[in-house]
Amino acid sequence: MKKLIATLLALVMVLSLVACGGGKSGEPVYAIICKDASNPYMSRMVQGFKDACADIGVTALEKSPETTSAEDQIAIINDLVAQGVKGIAIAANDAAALKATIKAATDRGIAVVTLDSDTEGSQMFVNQAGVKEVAQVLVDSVYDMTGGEGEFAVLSASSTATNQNAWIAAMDTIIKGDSKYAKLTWVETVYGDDESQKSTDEMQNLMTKYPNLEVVCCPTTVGVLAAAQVVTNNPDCGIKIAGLGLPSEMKDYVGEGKACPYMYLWNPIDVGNCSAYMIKAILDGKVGEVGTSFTADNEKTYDISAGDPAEKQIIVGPPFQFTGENIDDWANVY
Ligand code: RAM
Repeated sequence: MKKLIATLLALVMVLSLVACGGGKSGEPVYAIICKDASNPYMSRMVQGFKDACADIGVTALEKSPETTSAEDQIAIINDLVAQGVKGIAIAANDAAALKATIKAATDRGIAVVTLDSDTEGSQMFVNQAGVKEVAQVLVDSVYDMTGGEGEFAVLSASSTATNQNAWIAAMDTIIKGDSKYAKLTWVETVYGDDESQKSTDEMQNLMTKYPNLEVVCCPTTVGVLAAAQVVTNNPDCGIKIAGLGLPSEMKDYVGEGKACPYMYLWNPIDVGNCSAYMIKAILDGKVGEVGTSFTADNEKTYDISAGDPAEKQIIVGPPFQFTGENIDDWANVY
């Protein structure tokens, strides 16, 4: 009985420390806010964030909204500020709506970085891969899979997602800027909100609405999986799926003769991991102006470039291609 009471007391102490901003044993707390709580891609980022926090010696806290809502993220940031966390990494659900809330946090000395999806007011965007580089591999996938001409559509995440919107805008610029792509017809962009059922419904609608559709390009891991499943269940539809996918989810759908001949991504564990080190670097005053570099506590050196909309960004790495040849090697990693 005494042992039980002692355990309960210890638990209450830990919980109250977390509540007033101290982590376990009074450690500082770094929090991560995902776009939503159920996306497996986001879970990989959280995993990397937690590993880095353990290495840095801070307590990691995850707080994510149920759906991809900017309003819910604002409420979460306000709670975290009230709790006195030292740093926040957020994958933003809107390019502008969180600005004032983030400013209130940074005014209190809390380091706020964006990862995956940027927003105004962020002190640094931890960009998974350059926007133009991602857009170029997507356009080239569409070009290749259509054979250089024909109809394609984009099935995206939410209509306010900064990362998808930036990639889509850059795809448009690339296509309009090179006559090589003149015979591609971009019929529509639809939004599955990173929800499996909505993405499936949107994919089915596209299939019905455009009988000559050749490729659907999905710059979202949730969308690409849903679209590949729809095509696999309709083997005569003649549509190919291009996009960004998690190898663990896509291993049955990627390869020659399958719904998705090949796809791209980067390591989401690294993106989450890097964002915790960026919080630490900001708090330590290591982050200088655009055009300068610094070495973070993970012993990697980062170049600071101009972000959009965040003033500064660092880029984690280039997009990587997954094919039928290498997908199984990666399916156990992320
Ligand atoms: C989804 C999310 C995320 C994006 C990946 C590619 O999981 O929308 O923001 O980076 O896809």
